Amino acid sequence: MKHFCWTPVTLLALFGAGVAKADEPVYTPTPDNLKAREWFQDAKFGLFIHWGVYSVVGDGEWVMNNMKMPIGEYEKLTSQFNPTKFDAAEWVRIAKSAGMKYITITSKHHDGFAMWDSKVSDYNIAKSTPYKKDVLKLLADECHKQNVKLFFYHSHLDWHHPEYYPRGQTGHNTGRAKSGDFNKYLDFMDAQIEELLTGYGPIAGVWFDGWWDQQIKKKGEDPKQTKVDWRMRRTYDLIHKLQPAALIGNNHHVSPFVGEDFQMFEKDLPGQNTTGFNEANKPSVLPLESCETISKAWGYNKTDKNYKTPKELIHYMVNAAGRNANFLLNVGPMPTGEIQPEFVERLQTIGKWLEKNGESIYGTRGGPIPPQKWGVSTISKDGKKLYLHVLDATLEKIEFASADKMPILKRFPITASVLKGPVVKICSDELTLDPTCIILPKQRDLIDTVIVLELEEKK
Ligand code: H79
Repeated sequence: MKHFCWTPVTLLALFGAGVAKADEPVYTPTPDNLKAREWFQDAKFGLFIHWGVYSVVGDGEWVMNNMKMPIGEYEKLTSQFNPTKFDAAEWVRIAKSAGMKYITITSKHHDGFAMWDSKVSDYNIAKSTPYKKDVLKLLADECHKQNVKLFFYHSHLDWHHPEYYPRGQTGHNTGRAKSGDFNKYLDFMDAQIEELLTGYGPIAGVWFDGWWDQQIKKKGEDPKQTKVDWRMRRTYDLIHKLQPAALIGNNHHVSPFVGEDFQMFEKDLPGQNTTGFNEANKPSVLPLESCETISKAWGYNKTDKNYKTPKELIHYMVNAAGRNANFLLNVGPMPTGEIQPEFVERLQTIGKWLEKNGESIYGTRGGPIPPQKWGVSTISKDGKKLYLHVLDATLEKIEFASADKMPILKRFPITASVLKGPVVKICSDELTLDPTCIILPKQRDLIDTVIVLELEEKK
């Protein structure tokens, strides 16, 4: 067998997410959509940008809810939002120098403020701020110019819109009337989505969030139940009608709904649940993505100085790749329009690491060796190169628990070397000749020692 066998996975992916309910139309992704999924999985690394009028306060993107700000008070922030130092070309250059292949930016967060020149509401950056420019247009044009793909993060939840009623779990103190027609809100949301999918060139996808605001969570009951009908399939079909290759993902923290093209995990690797809200979110056959922040907050926070180290961030990316997932790393730009230096520095360090080690990340899939104490594995799409990412710098060797558990090592005679470095010794079982361990060189990358195994067809 020359190639690693991906066919069952690919076939399953063809038919989208879970099983459609009897009354739900089947979703068949177009060939362009499937190609986009493949691109997405190859791309591996993206820049998440949380930016909105909340950056003026500098206390994260939930400030309206957390500080119980009524709509009138929050709206006053718009007059102070004048990001004259915003430079779309510079942002895209920063993402590229980090080795990122796509950008996912908040078109609208839970505060309801639109970061583009919306025609269906003046509550947007072009009509309600002194800045007056359509930030998303500037960024989209620059992304297309610099060959970086663009996703829009779009919040289902809206603390500002008068028709967002019934109220969900959040946004109870914004002073809205205790009445409203949820369908009118959804009509508004779909109209805004239509603007985003028609006025900004090819869009790589839409990243929804906030579904969980309306979730009915009762022990022993289906976690997919909601208080309202979100009309998600209607919205998804609209997006796919306008741009069939646009990938839809939804950060609802439950298993994917039919019509979605990728699955994401917030502040957790696929399969983990350190946050407490990923319990019902098990990895599916769809392309996967994990997102994480550099400090604590998503939106700009003045006092949040607890920055993760470059090593921690690289480990996150590698751990995601080893679990067959992309890594979407967040920055929350300042109200001036600049990305703070602490973020830029870290991104550049990751970029340098990727320049050397990118072969073991880009275009790979999660390897056949499941995550181990020493690290993870990735494999090239043709199945010829297996990368062992040794993340524990204290080890002198890594041992394979049992070749039976790792049939790929049993099946293939192998040679091993450090990526772009010297050959390393493989120990093998005297009787079976199965590889049992790899001796790690003394001089090596202490963030991640990447060992490349060249896999050959068994004679
Ligand atoms: O956009 C960023 C955050 O603002 C947003 N998602 C990322 C990408 C986010 N919102 N909330 N959270 C993240 C944390 C989730 C909290 C939840 Fe709950 C726990 C959702 C459901 C249970 C808090 C309690 C919100 C509703 C009830």
